[in-house]
Amino acid sequence: MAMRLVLVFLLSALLPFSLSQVRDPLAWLYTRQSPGYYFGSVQALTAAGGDCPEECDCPPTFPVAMYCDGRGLTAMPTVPSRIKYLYLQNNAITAVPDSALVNATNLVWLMMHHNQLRSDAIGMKVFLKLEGLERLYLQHNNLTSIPPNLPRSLRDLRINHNHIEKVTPADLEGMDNLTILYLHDNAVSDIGASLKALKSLTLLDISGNKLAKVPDALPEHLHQLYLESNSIDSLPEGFLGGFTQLQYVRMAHNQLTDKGIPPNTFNVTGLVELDLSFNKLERIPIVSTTLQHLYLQANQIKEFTLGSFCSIVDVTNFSKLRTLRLDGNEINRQDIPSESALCLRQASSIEV
Ligand SMILES: *[C@@H]1O[C@H](CO)[C@@H](O)[C@H](O)[C@H]1NC(C)=O
Ligand SMILES: *[C@@H]1O[C@H](CO)[C@@H](O)[C@H](O)[C@H]1NC(C)=O
Ligand SMILES: *[C@@H]1O[C@H](CO)[C@@H](O)[C@H](O)[C@H]1NC(C)=O
Ligand SMILES: *[C@@H]1O[C@H](CO)[C@@H](O)[C@H](O)[C@H]1NC(C)=O
Ligand SMILES: CC(=O)N[C@H]1CO[C@H](CO)[C@@H](O)[C@@H]1O
Repeated sequence: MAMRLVLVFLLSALLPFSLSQVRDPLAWLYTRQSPGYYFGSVQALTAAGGDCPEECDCPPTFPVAMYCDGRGLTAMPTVPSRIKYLYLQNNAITAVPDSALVNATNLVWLMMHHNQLRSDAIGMKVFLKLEGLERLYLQHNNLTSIPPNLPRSLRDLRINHNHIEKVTPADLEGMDNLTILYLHDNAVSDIGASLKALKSLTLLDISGNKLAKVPDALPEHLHQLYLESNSIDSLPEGFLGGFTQLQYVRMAHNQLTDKGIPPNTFNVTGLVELDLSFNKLERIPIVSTTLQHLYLQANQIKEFTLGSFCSIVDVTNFSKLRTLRLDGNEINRQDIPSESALCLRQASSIEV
């Protein structure tokens, strides 16, 4: 959406002066008959590609893009080889046969979210020749597995809101440039060590799946790790130890208990936000003094342990915590000791 907006601005800047005189200079982008109307010549149309399929728009000033989104399509259109940015979202496409993108080897973005793609209707070779593909949006479809032979050039893969049950190491093999992976709202129960080798991955969202434990191995450059709404009840020793850039960890709506969390799991520097709300914790876990936002609402916490935030308190040793949520637990405001003011001197919001 944001990219589309940027594009529109870019295009409006590139439009010839006479065009920007018309009442809505961007109208031609949205209605199929308008390019001819505004340009008043077939020349512009053919220059932009007489090869543009009837059901799509190929803006003359941006000949590498093809817009076929939201048109009730049930099958793939023919894609000319010059196209780099292909918009097919919000249709009812069920299949991508091997032949569909055979000439579209220049694709950089392929947007196919909100369709009805089924895994058994995606050809084995569809993606084989798309060696420059960087963004692939497949969210909100009917996929039960990650499509085979995805290009290693991918940077952003979104396949959330499907029915995927399993992710294997082969699915994501060699994707050294992948930085964003959205797998949330699927039915993944085990992901093994499939993610370990993704050396550029910074954002991983596997929330809303069926994980009973955290993935065996996680990529070391993660900034954001979202695991909320799974069935995780325990964490392995040193779970967050190996990361150098991890800042946001969200594990709300799981089954975490005190017993399942090794003592210094969250006492790691660098962490900015930790969300452990809606679990089964009875104590406040020990967190690093550098943590800024801690969400613990809706657990079963019975005691306010100041030592969880500060092991010693003096002028230079205090917690950087700004937000602390403890509402929906078994403690009251009176349970917070007065010494807390010193340790939690930066907290602007404490909810009990
Ligand atoms: C691919 O290009 C070849 C040669 O130009 C053409 O014959 C064929 O119909 C094209 N296929 C598709 C699916 O666009
Ligand atoms: C896709 O899934 C939805 C809901 O799960 C279902 O209603 C629809 O029939 C499915 N479509 C296809 C083509 O399988
Ligand atoms: C990853 O990105 C680099 C730099 O942009 C590029 O040179 C390289 O070919 C990409 N890797 C793959 C597998 O496409
Ligand atoms: C957290 O870790 C730091 C440094 O690793 C250590 O000095 C501190 O005592 C630990 N906090 C608690 C409450 O154990
Ligand atoms: C336990 C702890 O964090 N101690 C620190 C208190 O502050 C001094 C001065 O910054 C540090 O040297 C200690 O390591």
